[in-house]
Amino acid sequence: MTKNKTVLAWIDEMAAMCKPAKITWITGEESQLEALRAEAVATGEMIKLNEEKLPGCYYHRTAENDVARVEDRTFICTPTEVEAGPINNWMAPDEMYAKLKALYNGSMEGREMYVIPYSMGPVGSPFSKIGIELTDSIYVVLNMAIMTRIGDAVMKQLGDNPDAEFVKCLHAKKDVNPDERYIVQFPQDNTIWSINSAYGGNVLLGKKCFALRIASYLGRNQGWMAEHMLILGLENPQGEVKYICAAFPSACGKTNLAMLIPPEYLKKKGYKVWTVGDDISWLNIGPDGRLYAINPEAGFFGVAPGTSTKTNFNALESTKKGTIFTNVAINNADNTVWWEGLDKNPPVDATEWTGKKVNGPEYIAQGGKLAHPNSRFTAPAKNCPCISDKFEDPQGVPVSAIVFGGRRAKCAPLVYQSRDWQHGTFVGAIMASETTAAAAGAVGVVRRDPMAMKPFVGYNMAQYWGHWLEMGKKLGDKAPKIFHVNWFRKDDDGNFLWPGFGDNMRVLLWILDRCDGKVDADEVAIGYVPKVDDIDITGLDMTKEQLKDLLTIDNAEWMKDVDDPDTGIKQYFAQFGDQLPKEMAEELDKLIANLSK
Ligand code: GTP
Ligand code: SPV
Ligand code: MN
Repeated sequence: MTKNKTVLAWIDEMAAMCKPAKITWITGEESQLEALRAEAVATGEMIKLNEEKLPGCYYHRTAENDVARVEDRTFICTPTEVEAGPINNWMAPDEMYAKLKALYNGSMEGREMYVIPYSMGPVGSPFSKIGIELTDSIYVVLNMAIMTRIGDAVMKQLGDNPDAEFVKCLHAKKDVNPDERYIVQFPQDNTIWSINSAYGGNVLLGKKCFALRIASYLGRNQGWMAEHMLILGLENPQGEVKYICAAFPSACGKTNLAMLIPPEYLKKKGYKVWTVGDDISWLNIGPDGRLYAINPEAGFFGVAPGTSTKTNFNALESTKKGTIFTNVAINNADNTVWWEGLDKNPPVDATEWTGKKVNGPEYIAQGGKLAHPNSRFTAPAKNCPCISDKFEDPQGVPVSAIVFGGRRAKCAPLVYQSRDWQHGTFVGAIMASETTAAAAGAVGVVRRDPMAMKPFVGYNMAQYWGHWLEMGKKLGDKAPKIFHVNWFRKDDDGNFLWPGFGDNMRVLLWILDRCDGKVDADEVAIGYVPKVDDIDITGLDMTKEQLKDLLTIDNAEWMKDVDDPDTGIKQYFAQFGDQLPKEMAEELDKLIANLSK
């Protein structure tokens, strides 16, 4: 597969530690992948689904203790603690390597080690980066084959130069012991070690570990950005396409927004949305000085529950072939899949996500869930009916607007615009959102999640804000405009006030109009909000008064968000000490002054 001495020496070293019975290079050939699927079915690691209804689709169930990312087991191991910063778990690299070597020792005895060369981004794009993942899990191989570009073409691209840069990724499933589970990034060494998990973001090391944690560190040093952002193209009736990147925390609507279907009245006018990416953006300054985005991934690892023909037709279509489903329910009547929110007909003869045979409707009536709330589909991007024709473009797409957003029952309005890039960076930095099932731990608790990167920043968050400010200076007046949205505001009875999903298009149109200088706005303490007549509510079951409520800023509520002794912005910023960029402190002072007016 390669003569690259660095690659070969590293694999030898890892194999000497893990002691696999056999080492197999993943070539990317379909025949090899097909043989692995057959093997996984034979061992029970995967179940083949109905070939007529779901051709090439498989089912996988993880251990019950291994269903989401584990933030408390995730470490950034930089030489000094301050490089990792106060919101990352840190351990000195030597200490961590020693601890993990003991765990990896002999961990693959009697097992096969697969070598997966992969490219994040189109092979050969100037913005793409290469990784090699060693794993003893066929499930990981097959997921990586969907989520990234893999195999011989990638090794050829890396070449034989022993100094060629690649990220060294090691994963051992071991015995999935949650007490010895570690997801560890060594940014200075371009190295990721993961052990004792077999779930998504913990083990598909190209995704969060590389494309966000390691890449954010590389981006800071090399002058680009790695962000937890979808990328969509919005086409107007004249056929012009403008691109928007949006950062929402996990399970807060990126996949849905990226694949949005416009409301009927806009579809009739000729508006369309094209998907470039649903989770991660790599952003570089292009030759014309604008910011360009590529999606480093090749597939979607999407949240299944809530996905239906009504909410996200395009995502559902994407899962109709060549897809791996993880921890959803099986409909035994026809060997297909089901999850909460797919339709109103839970299967009577169901196998719920832990493997129990149940009567679906009865099980749900008793308060059970057939699919795990963080059950997922791994679907090839090329299946998506609205995939952008720029999806494989090595240069990426020019970004007009950056949108931040979170799940906030109160406080954050439907949409607001920052005054400029520096203020926009502050708007990202003070983001907060209710936690979701995408990570282990409590759900529905408001926490700060700056730029939706709290779990994913590979270095000190305060320095990361500094990097944002630097990028803004380089971009100057070519910088995208920065906005914040909240689809999740609730009334006192807990009902969502905004219809969301396809209707979010109405907000995107205001955002692009603002970028083009086509509409005015009202200046309030936190930035600019739309004039109530500028968000079109044609065809919605909603009054102007209700829309006005959604756009209203409650200064007292915001002041609480600043001052709260546990979760307030002041308190949050204080932990970064002298690492906090002075511009962020200035913006906080400005916000307090504006709120006090
Ligand atoms: P990750 O893959 O974890 O990064 O998640 P994501 O940000 O891509 O979230 P996704 O689009 O999968 O949505 C997560 C959940 O939020 C799903 O259950 C959706 O149905 C729900 N959701 C998405 N958009 C909206 C919206 O506009 N309004 C409401 N109320 N719910 C939404
Ligand atoms: C997220 O949690 O933001 C995801 C899923 O996109 S995972 O790959 O598990 O990180
Ligand atoms: Mn995500």
